[in-house]
Amino acid sequence: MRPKAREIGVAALAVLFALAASAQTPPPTGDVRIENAWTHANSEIGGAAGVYFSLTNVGAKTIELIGARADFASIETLHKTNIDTKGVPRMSAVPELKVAPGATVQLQPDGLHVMLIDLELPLVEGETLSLRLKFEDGEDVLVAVSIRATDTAGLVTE
Ligand SMILES: [Cu+2]
Repeated sequence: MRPKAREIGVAALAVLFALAASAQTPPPTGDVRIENAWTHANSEIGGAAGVYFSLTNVGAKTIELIGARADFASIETLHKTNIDTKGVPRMSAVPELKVAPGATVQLQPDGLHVMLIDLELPLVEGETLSLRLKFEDGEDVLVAVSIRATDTAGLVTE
């Protein structure tokens, strides 16, 4: 059976990480599972968008998400939305997001999210954009973010 390109890539990565492990602390290969990444469609250049996904630590050590990079926005930051005493949602910066082994953290509207500020492209429903998540140990994870229809100003109530 012919191995698929992806499997070859994974094998090559395994070799690289094995080499890295012999010299330094091994990066948590495959310790991060990102699922269901999405954002709202947004046609406003210069606007902002929240990106949501579930982040699972399938490894044995705590992982720490420290930021994100998107080449279609000027600023990327981790945010959390809290409802203040007057019932108004307010966002504040989150310096890092720790996930214990085996735990899953949901990034979602009205909660934790990656905030993209100063969008340089329209976010078109049905398209997919690429977001790079940065972890404390230097590991980057590339995430495909699907763009969903916007039905509200951005906050979803359930
Ligand atoms: Cu935000």
